[in-house]
Amino acid sequence: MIRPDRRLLILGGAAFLSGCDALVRNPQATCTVKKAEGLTRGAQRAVIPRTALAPEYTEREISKNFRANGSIDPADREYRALRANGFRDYRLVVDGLVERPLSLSLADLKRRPSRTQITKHDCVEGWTSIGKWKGARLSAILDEAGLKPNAKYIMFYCFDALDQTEDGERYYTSIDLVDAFHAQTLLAYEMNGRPLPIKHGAPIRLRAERQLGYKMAKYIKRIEAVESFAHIGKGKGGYWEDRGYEWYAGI
Ligand SMILES: Nc1nc2c(c(=O)[nH]1)N[C@H]1C(S)=C(S)[C@@H](COP(=O)(O)O)O[C@H]1N2
Ligand SMILES: [Mo]
Repeated sequence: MIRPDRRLLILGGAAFLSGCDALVRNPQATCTVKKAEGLTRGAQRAVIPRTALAPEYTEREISKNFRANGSIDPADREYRALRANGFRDYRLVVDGLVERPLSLSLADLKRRPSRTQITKHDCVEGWTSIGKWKGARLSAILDEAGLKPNAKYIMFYCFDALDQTEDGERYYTSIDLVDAFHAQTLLAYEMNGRPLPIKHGAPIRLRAERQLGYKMAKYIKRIEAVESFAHIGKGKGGYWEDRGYEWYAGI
C-alpha cells in the first residue's frame, strides 16, 4: 500500500487522525483512511470522516484475477445492441432533480475531468480484489447538471437483471451526496489501463471506494437525482437493499 502522507496513526491502541482533524475546520481537506486493527467498523465510522480517501495501492499490487460478481453478461436487448456496436450509440442519461439534464456519450464522458486510482474492492460475500480504475469524476458530472437544492440521493439504474432474463427486475442502487461528491467516486470506463470489460460493467460502472461492492453499479444506463427513494423499487434504495442488505455500506 502507498504510505499516505496524512494518515491515521495507531499508537498504543489509540487512534490519531492526521489531516483528518483539519476536515472539521476545512471540509475541502482530505485525509486517508488507514484501517485500524482493533477498531470495530462502528468505531471507525465514528472517527473517520466520510470524505477521507480510501487507501490506494501500487501497480504491483493489482490482482492478477479480479473477480467478477453478480451479472457478467446482461441479456437486455438494448444493451446487446449497444454492445454489438462497440457502445458508439451509448448515452448516459443524467436527470431528476437537476437544472440541466444531460445525455453523454462515452466520448463525452472521456472529455470530462477524470481520475485514476488503484483501490481494493470489498464484496460483502467476503472476497477482495485490487484494480486500477479510470473514470469521470461523478462530482464534475453532477456539477455540470446542477443539482437542485432538494436533491439528496443519486440513483443508478442498470441494464441488467440478476436473473439474467429480458424482463427481470433491473439492478439499481443509490448513494448520498457525501459519497457522490467524494474525490474517489468515479464513473469508470477503464480498468487496468483497458476499456472496462463486459463482465466488470461496460461501458460505465460506478467506483465509490468508501462503500462495499454492491453499491458499485455496473452497466449504468441512467443516473437520477432524487429527494427520496421511497417510491422506487421496493423503497429501500437498491436491488440488494430491497432484499435486506443495508442501505449504508460504508467501509
Ligand atoms: N449492475 C450490476 N451492478 C453490480 C452487480 C450486479 O450484479 N449488477 N453486482 C454488485 C456486486 S455484489 C459486486 S461485489 C460488484 C462486482 O463487481 P465486479 O464484477 O467488477 O467484481 O458489482 C456490484 N454491482
Ligand atoms: Mo458484492
